[in-house]
Amino acid sequence: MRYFTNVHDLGNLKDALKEAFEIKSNRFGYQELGKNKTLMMIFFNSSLRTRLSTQKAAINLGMNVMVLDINQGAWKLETERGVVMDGDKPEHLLEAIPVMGCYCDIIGVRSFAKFENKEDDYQEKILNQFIQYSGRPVFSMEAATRHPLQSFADLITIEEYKTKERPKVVLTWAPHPRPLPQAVANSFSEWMNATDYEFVITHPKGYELASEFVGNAKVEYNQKKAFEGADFIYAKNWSAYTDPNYGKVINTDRSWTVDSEKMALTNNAFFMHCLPVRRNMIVSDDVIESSQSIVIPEAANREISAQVVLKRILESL
Ligand code: AN0
Ligand code: CP
Repeated sequence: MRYFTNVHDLGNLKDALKEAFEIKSNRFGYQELGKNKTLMMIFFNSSLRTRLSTQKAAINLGMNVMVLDINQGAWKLETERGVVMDGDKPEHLLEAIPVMGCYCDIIGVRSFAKFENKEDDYQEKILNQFIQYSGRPVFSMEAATRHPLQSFADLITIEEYKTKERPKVVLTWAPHPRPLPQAVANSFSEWMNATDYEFVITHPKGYELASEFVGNAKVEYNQKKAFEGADFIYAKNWSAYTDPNYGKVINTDRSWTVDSEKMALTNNAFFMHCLPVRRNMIVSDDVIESSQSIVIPEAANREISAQVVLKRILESL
């Protein structure tokens, strides 16, 4: 595997899960694989989990790691071609990318949707420039439209906690004060659609996701109805995708917050969220602190998803 940007790059999911559980029980079994190999992690946006879990996964594999925060200490980068660079950006991405490629063997990139231009975001302009110009294998650490390392960890977590072959998994929108990308919701949907789980998406009108991500999922606008009989509740905020409101907050209705009353409608569901989460906007204190909340084991599995991805890329070098 040379690139990891979406669910399809992983191939057969059952094989990937098997590899994940094997790695989880033997994290240090591949220390030779990464010897003298360098991972470069490039962040255009903030991160706690991705930064730490991916670095840990690389260390488990015997790799060296370099981390660059583009907006803290590096030159500000121009990303558009044809711009007369007389403003505040001293360097162009088209030089910076191949230079970064010179110093490492594998590149991870975090670059959120900018919400300036929907086409640029949905064509993954930044991520694809890294793929095109770095000369190195590239993986996404959350790009404009997807967060595949998160979704893979989510899948591993559901497989660990499910008590029936075909659980009912519900992705629910929840309120948030600032506009957030659709990436986590898109990606989670893409991965759930690649399983045989029963998958339902619930959100207020106006928050419809791109149809390519919704796929065959059932969309239910009544949140309480969606929660009935659910085995997993996956909460996430996202901003509007559909025009003319792309990238905007069009609703902060707190009646969509996940609380104990709503969780009582489920089949004693587990509560999931990718984190970071705003308490009492997305989810009540009670629910996130309950015994059914699996947000911490979910975050712990980020190390495992990253390690499978890095191992496969290392094997392809
Ligand atoms: C980001 C998002 O919603 O995409 C990252 C989540 C992993 N969240 C925030 O910016 C709060
Ligand atoms: N879930 C996740 O990707 O968290 P960070 O933004 O902290 O990396």
